[in-house]
Amino acid sequence: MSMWNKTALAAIVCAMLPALGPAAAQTPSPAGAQVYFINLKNGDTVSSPFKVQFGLTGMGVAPAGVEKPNTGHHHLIIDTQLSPDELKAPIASDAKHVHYGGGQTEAMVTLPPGRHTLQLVLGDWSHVPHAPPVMSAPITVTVK
Ligand SMILES: [Cu+2]
Repeated sequence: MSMWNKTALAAIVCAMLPALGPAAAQTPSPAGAQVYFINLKNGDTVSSPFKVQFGLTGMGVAPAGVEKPNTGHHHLIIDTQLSPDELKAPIASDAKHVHYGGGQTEAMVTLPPGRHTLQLVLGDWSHVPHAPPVMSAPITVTVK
């Protein structure tokens, strides 16, 4: 490669870097990937603790820490939602953001009586939602 070519290549690479930005940290999701609740639907009434089954099509489940294309692990978002900024960063880990980093595809969930919103969001090996994000519609359930 001539000196001119190296200089030109360096200039092109430098010009591309700003465009990558924070999105470069996100793992792409394949077109059509969907996550959904298998055994619950909007408006259901349940007794706590209740089982939640996580459905996923178009991608596979892998434990947290395992970097493999077109995979992720489930997160249950309870009584809140992820902001646009939160959808580009590692998902918080607290009572409202539950990680199933072992690659679980179902869980028992304990919630106090009343109405609760639930949403599933897939995260990559490092807990960051994919781009575009793979997430279910939020549902509301009533705990007896
Ligand atoms: Cu996670």
